[in-house]
Amino acid sequence: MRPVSASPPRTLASRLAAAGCIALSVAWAPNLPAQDQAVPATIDNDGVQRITIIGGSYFFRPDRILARAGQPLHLIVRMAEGIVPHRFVLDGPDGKPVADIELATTPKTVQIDLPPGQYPFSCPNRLLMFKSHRERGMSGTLEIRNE
Ligand SMILES: [Cu+2]
Repeated sequence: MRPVSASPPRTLASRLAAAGCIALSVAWAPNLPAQDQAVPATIDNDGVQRITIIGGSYFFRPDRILARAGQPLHLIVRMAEGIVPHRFVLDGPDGKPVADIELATTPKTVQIDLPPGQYPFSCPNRLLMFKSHRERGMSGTLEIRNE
């Protein structure tokens, strides 16, 4: 006859392990000033990661973003006050744009689904022979990490 086991069933153990993973990834948020620190996307109750990116002359804020692989990611992009037109262009793994958005003061949402990696974003706009906005500092990086 088999004795009654006091240990919890395997499913509970794996559920606890998963909860540990979630706690770890929440703790992973950097707590230093945002200056040259990457800013993690917020994970909302609906399981969607969201982050707002503001573009202006000539910056993106934040310009370094962290997100987790395998979880929906929404980038909410909008323009700071100003009359200079800007775009948000995000390059995919092969260097081709996976997003190319005209910025407006009304926020626009871009859904991103990319494997782990570092993805540059920038504004390629330029006026006549002047430097492009990218060359003037309007660029950043999205890093997608495994948990
Ligand atoms: Cu621009």
